[in-house]
Formats: sequence, C-alpha cells, structure tokens
Amino acid sequence: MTMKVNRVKDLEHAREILAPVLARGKDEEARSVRERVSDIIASIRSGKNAAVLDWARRLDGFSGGEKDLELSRDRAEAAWKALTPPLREALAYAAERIRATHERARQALTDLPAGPRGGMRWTPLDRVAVYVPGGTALYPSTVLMTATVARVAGVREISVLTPAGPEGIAPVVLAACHAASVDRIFPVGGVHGVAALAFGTETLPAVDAIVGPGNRYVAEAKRQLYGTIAIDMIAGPTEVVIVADGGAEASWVAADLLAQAEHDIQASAVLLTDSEALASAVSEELDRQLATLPREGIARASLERFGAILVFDTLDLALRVSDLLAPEHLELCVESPGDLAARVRNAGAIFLGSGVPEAAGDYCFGPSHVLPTNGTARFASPVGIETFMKRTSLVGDPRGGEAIPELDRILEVSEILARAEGLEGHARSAALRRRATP
Ligand code: HSO
Ligand code: ZN
Repeated sequence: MTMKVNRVKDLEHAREILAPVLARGKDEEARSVRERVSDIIASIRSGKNAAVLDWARRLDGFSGGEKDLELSRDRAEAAWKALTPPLREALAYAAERIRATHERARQALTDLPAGPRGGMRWTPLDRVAVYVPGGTALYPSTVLMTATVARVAGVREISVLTPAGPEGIAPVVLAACHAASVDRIFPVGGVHGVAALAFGTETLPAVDAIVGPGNRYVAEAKRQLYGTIAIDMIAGPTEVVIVADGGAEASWVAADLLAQAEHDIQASAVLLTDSEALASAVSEELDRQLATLPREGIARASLERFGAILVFDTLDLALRVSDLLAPEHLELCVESPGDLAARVRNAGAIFLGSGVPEAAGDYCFGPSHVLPTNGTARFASPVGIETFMKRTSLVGDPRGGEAIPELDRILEVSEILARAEGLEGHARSAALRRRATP
C-alpha cells in the first residue's frame, strides 16, 4: 500500500506525522542554491545579452543567437491557428472565464477619491513579465492564469518568459500567449531569464514585476531581485489538502490527490478525514489508480515523501490541522462545504464541495491558479488584479485647503510632532501654512 492510514488523536500527533510536509523546501541545499543564483544574477547584470545566451545555451540547450532572444507575435498567432479546433476552443473558453472573473475583481477594487481625509488610487504597472515554467510538463494554463489577469488590470506591456530548449517554445504555450494577448515573448527562463528582465539587456526590456511559478532557482532569483522588481510571491512546490467526510466518493478523493502528486516529486497531497472507512477506501483506490497513471513514478515518489492520510475524531480537528499547513489548495469534500469554508483561515484557494475538483480550478474555473504555497497562505494571497497594480495615496483635497475642515489643527499637530522629533524644518513648513490659512 502506497499510503497508510494514520489514526490521529490531537494536533501534536498530527504535527509529528506531517513533519516531512511541514519541513518541505526548507532543507540544507538552500545555501548552495542562494550562492549559485547570486553568481548568475551578477553575470547577467554585467554581461547582458551575451551572458544570457551563454547560460541559455549551457542550461537549457538554447540553439538560437542574439536575434532569437525575442520571438515575434506572429509565431504565437501561427501556433494558435495550427491548434486542433477543440484545443483552440478550450483555451479560448478558459481565457474568457479567467478574464470575466478578474473583470469582476477589477470592478470591486475601487479608488477612494481624494477628500478631506485623503484618498487612494489604483494604477496598473507599466511592464510586467510572467514566468512560465519548463520542465517535465507544459503549462499553457499558467500563461492564461497570469497574463489574462495582467491584461484586465490594465498593464501596458505583458511579456512571457519561458525556457526554450533546442526545439524552442512548445506550440501550445505559444498559442496560449496569443489567447492571452501577450505583447512580447522571450524564449529564456531560469535565473538568467529572470535577471535579464529585472535589469534589462540590449534585447530584453527591464520590467516592473515578474510574476509566476518556477523551480527553486527561479524562486530564489525572484527573492534576490525583489526590490529591483516587484514579485508576486516566492513559490514552492504545489500542494493540496483534502478535508473529506464519510460521504465523500473515495475514487474522486484519490484522483484529486494523484492530480496533485503527478506535478512534481516535491508536491504534497494530504487527506484529512473523520471517516476511517473513507480513509481505507482512498488508500486502496490510490494503488488502483496509480497502476494506470502515465506519471506514476512522479506521483508515487511525491506520495511516499509528502503524502499522508490522517483520520481524526472530528472534522473540527481536521480543519485545525489544515490551518496549520496553510495549504495552497484546500478541497472541502463534505456535505455542507460552506459552513466549513467559513471557518478556514489559511488557504490559497478553497474548493467548495466534491463537484469541482482542483483540476477545474487549475484550468478554467476563474480565479488564478498561481497561489501561495509552502505555508505562506498564512500571510499571502493568490495572483490577482492587485498583483499587477499599485496604490497611490492622495493627501489634501482637490478643492483646496478650504475644503478641509480641520486644516489648521492638522498643521498645528504636524508642527508639534515635528518639534518632538527634532525636525525643525518640518515644523516650519507646517507653520508657514498655518499663518497663511485664514
Ligand atoms: N496545480 C498547479 C497548476 C496547474 N495544474 C497547471 C495543471 N496545470 C498549481 O496550482
Ligand atoms: Zn495542477
């Protein structure tokens, strides 16, 4: 049996069993990754295009020259036209749903007009790059789940950055760039790609933000470059927690755990339930379904290290453990998911009820699939409209000082506090206005 069923009595016990999941991604290799990443960043900063090409050839098997560091949008359009109609329509459908969901979010993000108490205004970023990972799977869905959102936010120039081996970018990824109306496409990835777009080179423009998932090197590059650029988050390997009651369908639950585990050997899939019968049935189903899964090897390796099945006396305890893990995805396969969802504090995305699996959220339900991982849902949010926008504060009133009822007191308080801080220049600046105010 790939996954054994653990009967768990309390939070401490759950913590022990989940220790490998809780420690995931925080290992000793981190230091060597940091150093390697900072070396590559330094080389791109000084070497620009030549250094980008050098790393792309060495690490990705890139076969082009300097002029191939950017692909024309015609290539994306041609890839789009060459798709089979069902695939083309599926991408268009997904893009449209994602657009519509974020359009609603955009409308909900309102400015606070300037007035006597100040205001706040949202402005889109000017240039944004989205990172689309390479590796053993293709991620056209990630193009849609980032670039479409940036478009709705009003970003002027959206680039896609993705590693390209000797064959170049996969046609379906290029087609997704067309579906998301991406402006510029750069067939470079890795630390070298991220650094190139952070600093700018002869060919690649410096951007304001780099958004999207990547491997640990890419995540570390984003961490080191934060400040030169904005980033969405420092993403780790993907994960799911499923909270299920005795009424859940074991084959569905097992399928959802495998859908997560097949991503990556570092992925984590955890079932928390109050039903021993469901737990055993899921464990058996996992073996049955694994036998025919094309990515069986990856899924099995992930489950063996970062998979777990825990049975509790109550779903209440299950929810507390879920909050402790703060999962990227939380599926609530229970009878009344709304009630449980209301009690969840930490999760990137909550999937309400068995009918909508994470897979639907991954591809087309609406909200972005780029979510906080590795426990960061304690404090971080999914990619959304705000990722691609910034807020500007407005101080003062557009109608002038007379419209501000307490202006004299505001100036007086500023003066007093300035003197308390030993900043006479500030105090005088405020005092001058006081004298001028009738
Ligand atoms: N589950 C991944 C997203 C994805 N799944 C893309 C399939 N394609 C992280 O949320
Ligand atoms: Zn997925």
